[in-house]
Amino acid sequence: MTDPQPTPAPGPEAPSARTLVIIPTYDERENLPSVVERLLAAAPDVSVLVADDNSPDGTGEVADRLAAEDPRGRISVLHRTGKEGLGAAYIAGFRWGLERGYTVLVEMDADGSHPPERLPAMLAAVDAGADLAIGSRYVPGGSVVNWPWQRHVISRGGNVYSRIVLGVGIKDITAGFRAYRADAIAEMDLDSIESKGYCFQIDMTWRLLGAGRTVVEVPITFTERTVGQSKMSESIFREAAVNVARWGWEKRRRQLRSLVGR
Ligand SMILES: Nc1nc2c(ncn2[C@@H]2O[C@H](COP(=O)(O)OP(=O)(O)OP(=O)(O)O)[C@@H](O)[C@H]2O)c(=O)[nH]1
Ligand SMILES: [Mg+2]
Repeated sequence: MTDPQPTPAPGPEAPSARTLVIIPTYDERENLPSVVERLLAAAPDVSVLVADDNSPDGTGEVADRLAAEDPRGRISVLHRTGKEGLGAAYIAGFRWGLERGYTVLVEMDADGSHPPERLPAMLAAVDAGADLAIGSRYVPGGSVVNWPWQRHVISRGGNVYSRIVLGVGIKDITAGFRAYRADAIAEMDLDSIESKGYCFQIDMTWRLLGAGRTVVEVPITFTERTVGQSKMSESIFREAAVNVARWGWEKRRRQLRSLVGR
């Protein structure tokens, strides 16, 4: 979709008036303070939940300090016992937000790749009726900065593969900067989501589309991390390839069954 400019401030009744931004962290102590500062400058009325998997580098303590120092008490920390992957951290964060009555739940990386300055435009899209607004690199106006060519190929290839196999029109289905209407997540069976890496993002989108929910894309500029280690791995890549193939196959089988009337 096109960028709604300028972004009006949400009224008290808008879903985004109660927004929780969930930031999963594993060894992000150097990135987290600046990301949270940028976020709260761009969207001062959101709440923040850092979901830390007991990072060996002490990110959890850094998050506790940020929480204690915020004069408006907007920051909370979920201390988890160990590294269980991005998907599990988000699911725990979603549950935390749903229990507390947030009406929009946002996913955002801690590594500075996702520009918090674009969050108001994504929230405006949700307030305008979207159930999920994806911060997208691959719609007009979106872009990626600082990737080697191999990462471009993997990311573009993964999106084209998913589009063809699943038969959906979304340009950036693996994107990790997202704003969801909380009621769309509340009706999901979160226990049944096992996807861990990029696949978690595809899985969430696929479930929302299956439930008849509306997904829109808002352009962002994604900037590769300059500090810390990427957690991208071959197993994360394989998980996505295998699961997408399975979902695509199940969809085709359902279509075929309804065609032959059984
Ligand atoms: N809590 C938690 N957070 C994680 C885990 N793995 C990754 N993260 C966080 O998830 C976000 C995305 O991780 P990245 O390592 O940047 O992975 P990526 O963005 O998929 O890969 P790159 O594009 O290479 O950066 C970051 O905020 C990480 O700290 C995990 O097992 N647990
Ligand atoms: Mg990253």
